[in-house]
Amino acid sequence: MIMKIYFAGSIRGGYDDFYPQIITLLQKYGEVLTEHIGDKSLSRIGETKLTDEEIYKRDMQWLNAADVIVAEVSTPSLGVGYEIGKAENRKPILCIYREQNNARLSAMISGNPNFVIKKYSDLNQVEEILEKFFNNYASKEAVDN
Ligand code: 6K6
Repeated sequence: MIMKIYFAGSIRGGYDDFYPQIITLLQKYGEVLTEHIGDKSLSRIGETKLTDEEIYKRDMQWLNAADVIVAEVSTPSLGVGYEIGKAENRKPILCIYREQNNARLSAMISGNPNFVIKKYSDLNQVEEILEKFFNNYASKEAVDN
């Protein structure tokens, strides 16, 4: 079965130019349900033809359907914080972040033992982080099943 990956990244909290590349790296491991987050033109303004109610409903369905959550948490975002809070204790959650302008990650994320938190400074590091995380996930799955 193809793994379903929910990629969460700040949109209205502030868009990050790395998302499209991160999504491409994630697609090596499964289907990225939220691949539209990599669509720069839409993400800049955070708008589509969907209403906010429709976005919320669709994203919650995807979050429930996902096998794993990968959240880019460099830019503080209410939406991303809400999503990983909802998935906590239900799904494996990897949070990746880049330290920018000495801004420190919220203690509610960095201090949470239920999240795997990894710092990166370039995409090569993201690639390594994902490889380790998904290898580990795959070996756990084999034991559980
Ligand atoms: C489509 C493409 C880019 O933006 C859109 C329209 N808006 C949203 N579409 C899909 N998911 C969204 C949208 N706005 C927020 N979200 C969800 O909340 C995503 O799953 C993100 O992980 C998260 C971002 O929250 P904010 O508070 O930074 O907007």
